[in-house]
Parts: sequence; C-alpha cells; structure tokens
Amino acid sequence: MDKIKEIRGYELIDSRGNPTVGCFVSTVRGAKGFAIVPSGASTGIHEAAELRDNDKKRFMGKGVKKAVNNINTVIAPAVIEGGIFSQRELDSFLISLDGSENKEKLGANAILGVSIAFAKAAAASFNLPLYRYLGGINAYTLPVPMMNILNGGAHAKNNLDVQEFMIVPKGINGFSEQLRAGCEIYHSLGKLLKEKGLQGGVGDEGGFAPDLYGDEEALELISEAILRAGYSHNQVGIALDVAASEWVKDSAYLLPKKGSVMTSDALVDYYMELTEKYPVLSIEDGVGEDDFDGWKKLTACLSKKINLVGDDLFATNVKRLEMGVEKCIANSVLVKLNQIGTLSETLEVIEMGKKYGYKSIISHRSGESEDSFIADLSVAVNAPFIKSGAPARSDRTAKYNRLLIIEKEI
Ligand code: 2PG
Ligand code: MG
Repeated sequence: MDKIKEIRGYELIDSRGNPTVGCFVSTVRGAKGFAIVPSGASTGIHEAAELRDNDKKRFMGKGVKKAVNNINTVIAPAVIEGGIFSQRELDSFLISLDGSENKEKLGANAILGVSIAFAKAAAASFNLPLYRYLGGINAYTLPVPMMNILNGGAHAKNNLDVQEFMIVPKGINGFSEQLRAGCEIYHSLGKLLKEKGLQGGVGDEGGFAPDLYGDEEALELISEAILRAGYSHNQVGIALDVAASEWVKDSAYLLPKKGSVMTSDALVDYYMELTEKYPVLSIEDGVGEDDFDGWKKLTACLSKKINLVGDDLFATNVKRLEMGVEKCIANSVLVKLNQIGTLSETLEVIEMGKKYGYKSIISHRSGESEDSFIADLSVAVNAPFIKSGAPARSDRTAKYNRLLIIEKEI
C-alpha cells in the first residue's frame, strides 16, 4: 500500500480574480494530485463554511491564507502521521479533526482541497484514470451538458433576475455532438444579440449578459437561437436556475433587479406558464431553500413534466436530501462538492439520490478554475447531467474538454 508523503496548500486565484485554495498531495511511490477549490456567489445558507481571512488590506478581505495555513500546519502533519490511504478514512478523519457542524474551524475550502487532491493522487498511485478509480468498472456513461449561455442574477451586472439560462441537448446522441450543438447555439445567440443591438459582454459563467425587457425575452431569444442553429426544440431544450433563495424577503420574494414582489404561489403559476410557452425542461431553485410549502406546490404542479432541481434546497447534504425525500419535494439534486466539503459526503448524496429516484446534476461553481475534477466525477457516478457554464472560457471548457477526452477512452 502506498502512503501520503506530502500535503501542501497554496493561495491561488479563481476565475473571478478572487483568492482560492489549491492543494498538492504526493505519495511515497511518487504519485501526485493537485486540486483547486471553487467558490460560489449565490451561496445557500445551509452550505459548509468557506474560510476567508477577512483582512481588508488583502483582496478586499477575501484572502485564504488561514485556510492554506490550516492545510500546512494542522491537516498535513495529522494526516501524514495517521498513515491514512483510503478516501473514506481520510474524509472522516478531516471531519472529526475540524469538529464543527459546518467545517468552519479548518474551513470547507481547506478540507475539500485535501480531499480532492488525495483522490487524484490515489488514482495516480493505482495507475488509473480518475473516473475509473472513482467509479470502477461501472463508470460508463457521459452526462448531458447543461450549458449556461445567458447569465443574470448574482452572476451578471445586467437587469435579469433569473441567474442561469441553460441549453440542454437531451435529444441528441453522444457527448461530442451535444457539445457541438451547444457551441453552435451559443454563437447563434451571440449573432442574434448583435443583430438586435443587445451586447453587454459575458457573465461569470461565460454566458452572454445583455440587458433585456425581462426573463421571457431571454427565453424567446434562446428558443430562436436554437432553431437558427438548425436544431429543433425536441433536440435541445432550456433549463433555468432561478436561484430564488437570493430573492427571499420576509415571507415573499423581491426580484432585486426588476423590483417586483411575488409570492411563491405566483412564482409557481409563472413557471407553469413558462413551461407551456417555451421548451423548458428543468427548473432549479424555483423557490427559496426553506420555503417548503412553495416546494410542495412546485413539485405537485410540475414534477411529472420537468426536472425540479434542489441546489440551495439540498446543499449537497444527506440530511437535507433526506428531509426532501420525506417531504416529497423536488425530483433532482444539484451536486457541488464545496457545499459539503468532502468527496465521500458528496458521493453519499449522489447514492441517496439514486436510491430515491432523484437525478444528479454534477455542478461547477460560478467562481471556478482549470480543475476538471467534476468531469471525472460525473462519469464515475453515471450522472445524467453536468452543468459547467457556457461552452466558452477556459474555466468552463476545462470540464467539457475533459469529457471529450473521456468519451474517446470509454
Ligand atoms: C448555482 C451555482 C453554479 P454559485 O447556483 O447553481 O451555477 O452558482 O456557484 O454562484 O452558487
Ligand atoms: Mg443553483
């Protein structure tokens, strides 16, 4: 059996120009793993805690030197001395070393960096591709990409309240053809926006970020861009991440950019109307993370027709998903490693989802890097979907490109 030789933390930069944790793990036999931790903007209140320095003199308080220091001076010596070389053992050791409910002591960013870098080093030590090491011989399908081609909400400075408008080439066979459709539609939308004089650069996840009359205009433009690129709405549908937890104000919803106030009943009625008018096949966080009555209504009205995805609702946490199963709300679960902070806990959520019929969508964060770990993870667990932003910008395409390579291998 191999052994961990070294664990080293780094303060690096993410796709938004904010500091983030990098982690290097090497083994006695010379295997190496390197991970970069992502970071969200529309973070839910039930997520594990990201440790930031709050030193206003550096990076507007966003430095991660404390988290890096925790890797180098607390985690590294304890793990190396413990002689651990199994993912589950490592992750439960890290959880107890931290000791808090939400990993606030060492920082979920510090813990996740070690957890992922170790998985990569272990795969290298066993001489296996990462997806094969993680998924074994059962890793054999590629996810359908959900590509975010129009950004709003907390991810863009435009006037749209809905955070993500994604295209989903569900009716096309094969990952590379799905990705090609995504690229062609992305360019088709870019051209359409230019024709209409609607420019405005791109948002955090690489999608266009124009000012529009409202969310419906976005749906109209994307529906048209799909057709103009030569695809039908049966081949390529639309997914929304409303990120409605961002709108919660007292017992209602305040759409911050439009300034309108809505109840959750009105939101559900609105979504029903949208699914009638446009090829919408998935809605994420349609209501707030703790609006269980809203979730019940949403599920009763739409769960037979489309995917209802819990992101902030479940926070990649088995306890939250268990509660969702009991309440019979949503039918899909968004999976983000840094919402919970270790690989083992993330895998548990995916397993629980499978057991209760919840589809997994393996997801990036809006603050990303060149690390493509989630691509391998999505294949390892045969996830039906991955969302990694637009088919543009290296922080997003690193994952799609990795999947193109895996597609050739399996
Ligand atoms: C989301 C994510 C990723 P953030 O809400 O699903 O798209 O955004 O990382 O900002 O939470
Ligand atoms: Mg979301």
